[in-house]
Amino acid sequence: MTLRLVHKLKRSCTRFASSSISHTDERAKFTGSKKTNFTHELKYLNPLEQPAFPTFRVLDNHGNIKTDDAPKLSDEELVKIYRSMALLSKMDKILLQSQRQGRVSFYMTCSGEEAAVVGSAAALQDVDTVFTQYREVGVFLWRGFTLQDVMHQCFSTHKDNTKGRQMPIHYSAKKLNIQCVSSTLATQVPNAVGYAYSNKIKGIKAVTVTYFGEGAASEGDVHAAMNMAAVLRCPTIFICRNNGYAISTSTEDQYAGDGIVVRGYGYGMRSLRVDGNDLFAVHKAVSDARKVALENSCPVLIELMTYRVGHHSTSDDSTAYRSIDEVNYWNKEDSPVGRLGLYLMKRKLWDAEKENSYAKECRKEIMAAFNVAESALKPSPYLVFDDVYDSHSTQIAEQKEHLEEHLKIYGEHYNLKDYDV
Ligand SMILES: Cc1ncc(C[n+]2csc(CCOP(=O)(O)OP(=O)(O)O)c2C)c(N)n1
Ligand SMILES: [Mg+2]
Repeated sequence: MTLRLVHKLKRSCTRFASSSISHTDERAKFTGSKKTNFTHELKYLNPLEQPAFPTFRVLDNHGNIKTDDAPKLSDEELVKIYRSMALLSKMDKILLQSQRQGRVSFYMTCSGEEAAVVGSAAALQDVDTVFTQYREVGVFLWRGFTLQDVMHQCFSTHKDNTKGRQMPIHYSAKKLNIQCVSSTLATQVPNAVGYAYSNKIKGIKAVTVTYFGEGAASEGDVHAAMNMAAVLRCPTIFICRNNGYAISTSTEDQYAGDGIVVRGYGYGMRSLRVDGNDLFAVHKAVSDARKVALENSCPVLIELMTYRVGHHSTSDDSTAYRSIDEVNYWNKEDSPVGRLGLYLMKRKLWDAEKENSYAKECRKEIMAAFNVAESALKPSPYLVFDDVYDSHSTQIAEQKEHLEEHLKIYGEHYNLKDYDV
């Protein structure tokens, strides 16, 4: 028998064998799911019967490392991160008080979320473009935004790099590769994906990172962005700060599923849930996600479980919708700054004396920047017409003339001496 004949016989035997298998053993061939198989059991995948997605953690509430797999951070790096978290927390307290005194018009703290923001920022590289929500000033500070920059923005002075045209906390730092804060929820998320896609096409080896709250995750933009990122394989790290509340809306009223992490799986991306109050876990998760996203050109979703210890903003009074005991638990028993501080003290890298002198140093620096900004001139009102169009349209030129006329007549009512006109 020739070799060709042997092959022919083998092929027809295989054909016979496959046509004789029972219907139920057929392989599914649906284009909509390449990996699915048939089952004879009618069974819902009921999330209520599934265990919750686990939370990755390294450091316990008492400052002890619980795994051999902790990130390799040097003592200097750890102290630098701790100092940055502590500075952020002290700056928040001072700016919050100053709003209560009527000195700045508005403020939002990130109390309780210091490890989530500083830990993630420390795990990124400067080439990674960041798209924040509004509670991530710690990322700006980590990258080199100064206390003075923060104060000029919050006081809307002529030194503010957005020319005083935004409410306090809407920072912007192009030179630090951080996009402007926009409080229109979730608009930053598709932007981050588009930017990552553009980087990918250009062959730029960087990830984009977008922060958003669990409340913002209910916006359609987040779903569209996740799907687009997964399908187009965009190296974006989605960092959801799940802090338990969206203003007064608790997570029970926000979603019925197991948080945000499970949505990433649904969209076909690698997804992690992490203890967001654990600096080590946050750092490890984000640096690993960065590697995975670049090596595989794919998005990663990280849900950082944390708690918003402060009010939503200075316009909110959270005692109306949550108990003081709940807040106290997170503030005292599971504080990210406290947990890292305990660890550093156990390792003798920090002590009570350093804590006291650093607190004084921070206060001095914060108040120095605060005072400069408080007495600085406000930006010229005429700047309101600039930067949208390359040159002024007829309508804008007319409006500017009207303002000039108006200020000529009523200027005395505007304290124009306080403005950089
Ligand atoms: C599109 C849009 N809808 C509503 C608001 C009003 N708003 C501002 S912050 C906020 C809650 C957001 O909560 P979350 O995303 O969990 O972030 P967190 O404040 O907890 O950090 C809402 C509803 C908004 N700014 N933009
Ligand atoms: Mg929230």
